[in-house]
Amino acid sequence: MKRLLLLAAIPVVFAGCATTSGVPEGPKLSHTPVLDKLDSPWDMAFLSDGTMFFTEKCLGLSVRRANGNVSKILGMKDAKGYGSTANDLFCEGQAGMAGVAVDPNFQNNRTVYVYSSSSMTAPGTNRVLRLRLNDTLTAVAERTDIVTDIPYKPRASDHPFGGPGAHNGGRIRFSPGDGYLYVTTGDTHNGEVPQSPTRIGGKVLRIDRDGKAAPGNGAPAGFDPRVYTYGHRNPQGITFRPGTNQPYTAENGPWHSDEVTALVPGGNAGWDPRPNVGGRGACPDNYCGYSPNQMGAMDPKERAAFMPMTDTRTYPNAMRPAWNNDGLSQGMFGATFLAGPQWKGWNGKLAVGFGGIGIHGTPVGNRIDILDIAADGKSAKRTTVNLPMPAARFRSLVQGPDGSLYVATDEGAIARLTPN
Ligand SMILES: [Ca+2]
Repeated sequence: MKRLLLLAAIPVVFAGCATTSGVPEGPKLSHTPVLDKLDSPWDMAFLSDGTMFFTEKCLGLSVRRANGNVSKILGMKDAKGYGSTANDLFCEGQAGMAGVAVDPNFQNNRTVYVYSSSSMTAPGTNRVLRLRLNDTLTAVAERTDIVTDIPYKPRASDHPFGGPGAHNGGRIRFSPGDGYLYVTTGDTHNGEVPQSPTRIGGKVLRIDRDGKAAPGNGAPAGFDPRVYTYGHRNPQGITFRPGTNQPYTAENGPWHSDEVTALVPGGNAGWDPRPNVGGRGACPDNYCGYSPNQMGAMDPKERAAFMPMTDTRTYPNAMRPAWNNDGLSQGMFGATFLAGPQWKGWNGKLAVGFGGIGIHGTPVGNRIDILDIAADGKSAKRTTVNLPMPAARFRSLVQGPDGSLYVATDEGAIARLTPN
C-alpha cells in the first residue's frame, strides 16, 4: 500500500502514468452487455460466485445466476411472473424499488435487503425490507420490514417543482469495515426534513440487520439514533473507501453542485432548504430548495450562493464536499470505489456515474468520472472515462466479484465494463 501511495504521489517519474487531469492513468475498458430491455434497473448486488441480484424500479427484485438464467423473486403490485408478490410495493416518479444489498452472512441465511416505496403506511413511506429467500432463490420465504418510516413525497402539490416520489434517496450498502447497513434517504422536497432530528429523510442511516441504530452513530442529542449523517438533499450513492472504510456519499445538487462527501459520524452535510435560513426569506410551499426561482438564467455560482448544497455560513462545522462537479448538477446517481490492480492508476479511486438529462440549462451529464480524492477527503482531481459504449444515464455502479465495473442505465441495460 505504501508503494502505491508513492506512485500516486509522484506520477511524473513514471512515463505515461499521469494525465493532464492529475489523475493517474487507468486501464482501457471493454463493454459486455449483461441484461437489456429492463425497466429502469436501479441497483445490483453480487454473491462471490457471480450471482447478481438486481432491482427494477417499477417491477421488483430479480436474480441473474452466473450461467445467465434469470429468476424474478419479488414483484410489486401488478408485476407479472414473480415467485412472490407484495401488493403494497409501488412506484411513482423517482420512487419505487431502489437499492439492494446482500447480507454479509448470505451463505448461511439467504438474506437480501431492498429499499422500496410501500403503501402499507398511508400516504406511503419508503421501507427497508429484509428478505429471506427460498432455497432456489426464486421466491421470498420471509419478509421483515426493518425500517418503515423513511419519508416519501406523496403529492405534486407539495411545491411547484417536482412530482410525487421526488428526492427519494434509496441506496443501501453494508460497510465492509463495521458490517452495518448504510441507507441514503432524500429530502422529499420538504424543507423541514433534512435538518429534522426526528424525520429520517435527507439522511444517511446506519443500522443493524434488524433496523436498530448501530452504536456510535454520533448524531446530536435529540436525533433519531439511526441517523449517521444529516443535512443531505438526495444522496443516491454511498461507498466505502478501501483501506479506511470511510463512507462517501454522492448526491444530486439543485441545478448546481453535485457533491461527493466524506462522512463523519454525526456530521451535518449542510443542506437546509427551510425558509428564513441563510439570509433567505419565504419560499413557495416552505421549500427553498430551488430558491430563488432558478428558472431564470443565473449561472451555477449565483445559484449556489442563494441555495448552497453545503451552507457553511449557517453551519460552520458542516462536512465540506471533496468535490462538487465543478459547480454543476448533472444527475450524479451512483458511486463506487474501484479496487484491485486491474484498475492500474485508478485502483482506490472513486468512480461516479451521471445521468443528467440537461434541464434548466444544466449540461447533459451522461458519463462516468474517476475522482482521485485526497486522503483527508477534502479535495479531489477528476478525469472522465473514455466509455466503450454509447453515452447513457448511469443509475448504479457496482464492482463485481470478477473485478469488473457493472453499470445499470436508465436506458434499460446492465452492462459489464472490464478493465484490460
Ligand atoms: Ca452538502
